[in-house]
Amino acid sequence: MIITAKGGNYSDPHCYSGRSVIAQLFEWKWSDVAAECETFLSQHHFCAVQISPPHENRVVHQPNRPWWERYQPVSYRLETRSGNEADFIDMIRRCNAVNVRIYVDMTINNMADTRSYGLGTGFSPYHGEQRTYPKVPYSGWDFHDKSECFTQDLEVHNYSDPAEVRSCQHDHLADLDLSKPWVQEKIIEAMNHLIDIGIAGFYINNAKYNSPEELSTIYSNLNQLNNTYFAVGTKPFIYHQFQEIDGEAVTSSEYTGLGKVASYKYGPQISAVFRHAHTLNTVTNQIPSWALVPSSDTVVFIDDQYTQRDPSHSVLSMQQNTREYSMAVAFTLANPYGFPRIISSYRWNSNIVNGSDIGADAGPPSQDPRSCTGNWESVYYETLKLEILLTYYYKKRGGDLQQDPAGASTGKHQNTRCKNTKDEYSTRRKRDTRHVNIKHKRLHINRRDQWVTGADFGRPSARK
Ligand SMILES: [Ca+2]
Repeated sequence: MIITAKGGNYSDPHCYSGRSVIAQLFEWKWSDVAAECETFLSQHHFCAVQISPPHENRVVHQPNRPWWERYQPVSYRLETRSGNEADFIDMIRRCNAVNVRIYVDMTINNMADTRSYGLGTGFSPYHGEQRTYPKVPYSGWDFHDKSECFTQDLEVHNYSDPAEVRSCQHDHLADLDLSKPWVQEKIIEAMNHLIDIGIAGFYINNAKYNSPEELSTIYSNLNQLNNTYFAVGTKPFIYHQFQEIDGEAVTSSEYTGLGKVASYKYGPQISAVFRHAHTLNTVTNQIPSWALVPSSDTVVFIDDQYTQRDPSHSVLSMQQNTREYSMAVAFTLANPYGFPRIISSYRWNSNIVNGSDIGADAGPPSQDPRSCTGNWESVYYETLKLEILLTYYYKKRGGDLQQDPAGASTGKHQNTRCKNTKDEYSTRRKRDTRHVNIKHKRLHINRRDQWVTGADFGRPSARK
């Protein structure tokens, strides 16, 4: 393979007409994602699903099978607790059949922990300390070492030095050297295999740990999307996980020329609004001083699996601030800034040891996430609200309400899946739905009539 850098932009999310939201179905099985595409997402104007990483990962036993083991690849085989390659192919076919796209959460910066060894979720052997991942295969030559990373322990310590951020390890994860043609080739092969199956895009995990030039080289060698589902010549959609921290040398603007950036600056600011730290009308005025990414370059979200577990509680959470969280999500859907993503995830049982919540490591509950049971929450739990909320973002983003399925445009919910479920949330759900309904009448009115004048409609004074 001859690898050359040609540049290019990968910002088109390839949404089917009238659709405009990403559902992050965190830790869902592929068979459940497929059923979800068919029975819910396609009928509620979702553009796409962001799935958990599909590639074979390290099996962690201590703690027992945490969610984060999936960000430690062992090989590029499609074999995880979400399903195998046949399950993956079936999911892609079924979701594309109802025009819901699949975006893959993709780890290309690193492989599994350098302090670990054993078998992956597909029984491929690896040895982190030796940097050998034979199923790819990668060996020690393919990783950054002391010739590129100059810290004693090969870990990143100085975030004001871009070279150190990109060439040293984070949390002991073996750091691939993306300047090497062999590494580029293996990553391109893995991504092209997913493209050929029929995915529409990639979410690049920890993008700032790689240089834009190296990423550009990889992207420019990706195949066009599968023309069973997409027009000939269509490039994949690419968006980048980017945890911006003020004062760091690497900034998101280095990556917006490649695709969109999912910025972690948005969630805390909007969460602050709904915590009443400042008023909602300030959002439009404050966006410049918050240094947010331009609308067309960004994916916006209140929370993800990382910030849900942030001990500083920088963002609102479903688990702790259900009411305000719902309003922040509603605002994100309705406000025409960025490409919105909402997460379906699960609660965990807190277990504070030495000041940190080790319960937050927990992997997914064993129940079907579509069953409305166990610790699963968000999209289903939020069904009642979404039926109402979607009306607003749908109008705002130019959808045709004449084609809106029953329920959404009227605000009358059709909570088909959970209507008979007497779960522990039933009381809270009713309360919150009523509240959000009230809130949304105000949001609708105020957005049209008072938004531009700067009236304060951020404070939930209509709460009953
Ligand atoms: Ca790196």
